[in-house]
Formats: sequence, structure tokens, C-alpha cells
Amino acid sequence: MSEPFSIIPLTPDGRGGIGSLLISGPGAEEAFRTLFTFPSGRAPTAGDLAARRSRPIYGHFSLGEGLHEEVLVRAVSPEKLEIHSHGGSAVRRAIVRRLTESGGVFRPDEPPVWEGPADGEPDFRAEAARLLPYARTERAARLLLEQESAAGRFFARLETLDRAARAECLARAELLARVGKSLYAPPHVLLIGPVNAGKSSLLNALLGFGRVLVDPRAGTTRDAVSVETVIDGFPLRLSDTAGVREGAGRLEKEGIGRIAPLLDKADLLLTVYDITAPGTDPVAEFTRALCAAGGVFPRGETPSLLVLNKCDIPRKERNRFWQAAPRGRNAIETSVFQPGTIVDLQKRLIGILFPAIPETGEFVPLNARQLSYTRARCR
Ligand SMILES: Nc1nc2c(ncn2[C@@H]2O[C@H](COP(=O)(O)OP(=O)(O)OP(=O)(O)O)[C@@H](O)[C@H]2O)c(=O)[nH]1
Ligand SMILES: [Mg+2]
Repeated sequence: MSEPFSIIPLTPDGRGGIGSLLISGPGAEEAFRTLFTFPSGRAPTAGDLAARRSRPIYGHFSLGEGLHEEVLVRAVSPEKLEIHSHGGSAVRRAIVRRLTESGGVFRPDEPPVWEGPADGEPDFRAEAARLLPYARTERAARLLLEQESAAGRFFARLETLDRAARAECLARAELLARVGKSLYAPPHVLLIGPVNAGKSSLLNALLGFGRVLVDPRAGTTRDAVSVETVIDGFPLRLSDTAGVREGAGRLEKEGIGRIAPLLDKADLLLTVYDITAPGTDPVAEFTRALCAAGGVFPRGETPSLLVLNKCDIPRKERNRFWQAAPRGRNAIETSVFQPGTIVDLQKRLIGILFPAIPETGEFVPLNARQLSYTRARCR
């Protein structure tokens, strides 16, 4: 069976003059033709749409129960149509419902993959505009808007520079490219660690409210819980996971098994330990239990931060293992009862995920293709 067509928002949900959706994939046009009529009341044939590829088509989109919405449609190809309606959540919901009933899948969180030519100069302006609906924060939206003109200035200036100066520009663009994707797809921070380390408490502290359950009993969290948040204007997705231990019961084991696939998607791992928990080598014990549950760990390629939690507890009650364990750049001590340590943790997260902050109007490569084009031009 072929993949169903996707329904992708081109404008953000909410109040607005117009609301635009893209339907894309096999069966998109067939579904559309059953839901659309010209003002005369006639449904379009495939030939009608083929004859109108280069101009907008006006008509009525059926919302069911005798209701319809006036729309302008661009039938780009049989597998790609843009539907422009009035703005607002209710209209969007109704159109999306009708399209999903006809076999489409609504993908609100999936930024469209750029479908332009694979080589040659990317259309920087169009790509930035296309990603704008996925900006979660004002800061991200502003940076994306600036990208509509930033690339033009960047490449024009490049022409005036010598080889060494171009290499400097490239080094900066490489750093900013790590920020680029986060403007439309929030980076994923995964909290993992042994049972009872304080992962759920830390997630709540980072969010600033009690989103997930916390309990002194080990094995409280079973399912992974994912929450989007904003820290200092940067969008992030934080995920809490089940505490890992050997000899867990059936349900707990199932929870631990769910961590493995999440490890592949994480942009940053926070490995949380309770510095007062007993054990001769808590790191080895955790690693063994996670690997036994199917996780590939440790992971060289994913940045990670060692979070030593419960640092409010007096030194004499701490596990001696942590007194000898490595500290420094990749470790931080926290306590959910000491807000200053949570602010420090937030700063460290942002510093790792966003290693450079774009200046106003500065060019930020938004995807791998833009970056490889930039590399070629900077040579
Ligand atoms: N003293 C102290 N206690 C903490 C701290 N963070 C969490 N705790 C306590 O540790 C216990 C476990 O906290 P959770 O947040 O549920 O730990 P978890 O790692 O999510 O546990 P599981 O879901 O069972 O793996 C609770 O009683 C918390 O109140 C901390 O910084 N200091
Ligand atoms: Mg928990």
C-alpha cells in the first residue's frame, strides 16, 4: 500500500487573515476533487486542474452538513496542492478533518522537506519563508524572517574577501548551522539515569511547573513524557524517561525498553545520578542495565552532560564514588531545592545546543544543503 498523502500547515494555527495548507503525496488530488466544487457547483475533473496549473482556482471546499468554505487553490501537480482559506483554528480544523477522512495524515510538527533542485543555489528566501510557520518563539520567527535577505548579503560580501577571510566566514556559518535547524525543529533533550535520581523532579524544575509525577519510591516514571518548552527564547523539547535498574519488574522493564529508540533522536543527553545513592560504580551499573534493555550507550556522537543531583544533601552522605569521579566541562551539580543550580543547568543546555547566537541580520544556514552550498562558495 502506498503512503497516504500529508496535510502540512503553511501558515501557523490561530487567528490570521488567511490560513494555508499543503496537501502532498499520492492521492492528494483525488481526495481534493471529492471535496471541492467550482462556484457553478461542478466538481473539477483531473483535466480541469491540469489546465489551471499556473493560476489560482477559486471555489468552495465542502465542510460537510451543507457548509462550505471559500478557498483559493494552487494545483501545483497531481500530488501537490495548496489550499488557501480564511484564517482561524475552526476553519483549519474543519478542512483538516475532511481531508483526513479522505485518507490524508495531518503532520503539524513536520517542517516540509525542501523539494527544490538538489544542486545549484538554494532558494534561501523561499526556504526561510516556508519554515516560518514552524517557529515556536518570537526569537526563532525573527531569525527566520531575517534569513529572507541575510543569505544575499552574506554571499555578496564573500565575493570581496580573500581566502583566509572566507575560511573565517565558513567557520562561523558551520557553528550557526547548528542553531539553524532548531529555529523550526526544537532540539530534543533526553533525561536518563538510574531510578530515583531525580529526573522527573529536574524536568519539572526546568519547566517551572509540576508536569510529571515525582515520588520517593524508585520506578515512578514508566512511560517517556515529552514536553516542549522555551528557555531564554530558545525552543526545546524535554523528555523524561523511566529510571533504569537491573531486575526491574515487567511494566518497569517495558518503560526502560522505550528509552532505546529515543536515544537515537536525542540532540543532548542529560545523564542524571543521585550523588547519595549507594553502589560501587553507579555509572557502570546504569550503563549495563540500559544496554541490557536494548539501548546503545554510551553514545560518542550525541553531546551529553553528567548531572549530579541532590547536591543539597550534606557531603558526608554522598557516595564516595562521586568524590573521585570526573567533573569539569561535562558535569554539573544540581539540586531541585536550589534554584540557582537549575538556572546554571539551563545555561549549560543552551550553551551546548546553541553554540553561537546569530547577530541581527546574520546569515544562518537552515539545512544541510544550504550548509554544503556555503562550504563550496567559501572555498
Ligand atoms: N534532596 C533532594 N531530593 C531530590 C532532589 N531531586 C529529587 N529528589 C527527590 O528524589 C525522589 C525521586 O525523585 P524523582 O524525580 O521521582 O526521581 P526519578 O529519577 O524521576 O525517579 P524514577 O522515575 O523512579 O526513575 C523524590 O522524593 C524527590 O523529591 C534533589 O535535588 N534533592
Ligand atoms: Mg521519574
